[in-house]
Amino acid sequence: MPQSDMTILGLGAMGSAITERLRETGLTTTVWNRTTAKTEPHVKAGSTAATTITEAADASDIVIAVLLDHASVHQNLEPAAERLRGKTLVNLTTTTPNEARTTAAWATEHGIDYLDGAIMATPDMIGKPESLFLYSGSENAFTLAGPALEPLGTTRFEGTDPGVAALKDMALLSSMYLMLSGYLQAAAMMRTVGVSATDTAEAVGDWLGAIMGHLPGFGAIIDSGAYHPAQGQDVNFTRPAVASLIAASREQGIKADFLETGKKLLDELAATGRGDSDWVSIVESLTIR
Ligand code: FVH
Repeated sequence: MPQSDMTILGLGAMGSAITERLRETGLTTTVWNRTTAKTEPHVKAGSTAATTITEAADASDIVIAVLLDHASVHQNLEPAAERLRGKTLVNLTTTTPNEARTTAAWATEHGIDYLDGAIMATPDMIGKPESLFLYSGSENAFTLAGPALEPLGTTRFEGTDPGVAALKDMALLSSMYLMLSGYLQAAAMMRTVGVSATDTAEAVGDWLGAIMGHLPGFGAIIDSGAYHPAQGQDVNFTRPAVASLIAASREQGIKADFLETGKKLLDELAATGRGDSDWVSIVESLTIR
């Protein structure tokens, strides 16, 4: 098996986009995929195909995994652990923070230098500056693999806790899903009077764009822990406001489950004497005690 600069395990939509970009930068690449047919276009474009994971691991000192999930990583890499010894493994597969830490501990046990990565991008964004790659884990692995991975997008090392890149990924995705759920709530409400979801998308985009500027202020209040007296709107103001949103949804025959969760947290704050605290103090109620 000829030696390559990098081995890529997994040629799904993301693994393929990454391999293509790495080739464009002049790197030699060895590829492996469970369904071997997916290696063909890459071989035509200049990559070398490995038929087994061990062959793929032998081919390069830096091995990138872009598989489906934590289970598929372990199912495929554990049998090749001894062949990965002494190599750098960069795992770009989406996992939870603890899954990343588990993989890091497994790698350490087998003498593998482990860097966990999280991709904040879709495959079509790979190679563009708006595509963000977060890494955490071995600093040495980042020093070795980081420069070659820089052309994939903006690159950030988040520290030596291997779970932090995954945590940041999950936190940002949580904010995205909750915000987009807000759009779905608005779309459901507005279509009861004939407004298209497309028009509501534009209106929601404009509105959210206008209020995004408040985020740093909210962050400063949370970081200071100074919720009382309220610097912005307090719980007593926000509670009836959210209750009105729930009532308005229901009047139109629309469920208000997303909003009810927020209202429940505001009710708890009011019931425990914190009605005149800033409403963003809700963040303190999110910790599981
Ligand atoms: N695509 C995206 O927009 C997102 C953006 C953010 C990050 N994600 C994560 O990236 C990982 C790979 O995602 P993907 O888009 O490449 O996913 P698929 O196109 O579905 O390809 C999955 C690859 O994983 C292989 N695979 C699945 N199960 C197994 C298994 N048990 N053993 C070996 N390989 C497995 C699959 O192989 P095949 O089906 O072609 O044989 C693909 O190579 C992922 O963590 C995203 O969350 C992407």
